[in-house]
Amino acid sequence: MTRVVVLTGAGISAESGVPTFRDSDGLWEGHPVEDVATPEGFERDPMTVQQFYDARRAALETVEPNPAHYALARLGEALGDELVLVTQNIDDLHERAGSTGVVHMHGEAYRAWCTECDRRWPWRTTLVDDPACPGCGARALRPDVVWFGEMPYEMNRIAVELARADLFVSIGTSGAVYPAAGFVQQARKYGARTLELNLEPSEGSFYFHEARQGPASRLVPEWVEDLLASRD
Ligand code: BV8
Repeated sequence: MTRVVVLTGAGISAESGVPTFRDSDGLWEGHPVEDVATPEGFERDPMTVQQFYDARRAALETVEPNPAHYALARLGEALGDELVLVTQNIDDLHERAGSTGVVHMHGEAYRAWCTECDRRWPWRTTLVDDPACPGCGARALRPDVVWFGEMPYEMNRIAVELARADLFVSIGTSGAVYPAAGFVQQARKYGARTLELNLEPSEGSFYFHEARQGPASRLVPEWVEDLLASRD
């Protein structure tokens, strides 16, 4: 029984044309992170934040999954619930490649959260026009993404999965943001093997038993094929 936990970050979607955070050297579409990815920034200037996420939501219509996303979907088909796929990404490329049960710990671009009734709704259009909540009618919808200073989603479930993982694989993340950046240490503490697949060594590379550098579109299919071959 090989229980695998995979954590993905912006690097897995880079070759699909989704910009990463590091590439934009800390500025997202020209905005300092603290202006567009914090509750304070939203409080200060909701229109700018809504426009920022409307633009990222619209951009997702123009991109496609790449071989790395498809390889993880294949792995999910083979392993079933022995694979837990956790992503920091708010795009839906894992789902479009066929992965199911993806844990979006930082939320999703295609969902809106009503801060009045606390319900969440699939959302593929804009929020800058301050639309009414489909449930309660209040004009109180925000992007359903986790900003800095907010608690990521499904942390208890992730802790359980890291504690019982045989293998933890981190793909396409700089290891700069916590708590995601600490998952490798948690998994290792419970005896998991740990592997990093990234274009360059991340900030946490030294925590991994093994780190391979290269583009995800090559490294991930290679790793998945090896893993599946070793199970036969
Ligand atoms: C929380 C969603 C507490 C929104 C995101 C001081 C020290 C330590 C921690 C902190 C601190 N001060 C504050 C903190 C906590 C803070 C944090 O970690 N800050 C950092 C900056 C120091 N964390 C938080 O605030 C988190 N919440 O701690 O809550 C709490 C406790 C109790 C009660 C309430 C609250 C919440 C953080 C979530 C923020 N939201 N995203 C949105 O998307 O708009 S973060 C966002 O950036 C991502 O989701 C991801 O998590 C993070 C980093 O991005 P990456 O995915 O790693 O992408 P990046 O560009 O950085 O790297 C890409 C990598 O891919 C690179 O390494 C590159 O080499 C590689 N790559 C590129 N191309 C390829 C490739 N690899 C392979 N193939 C390629 N082709």
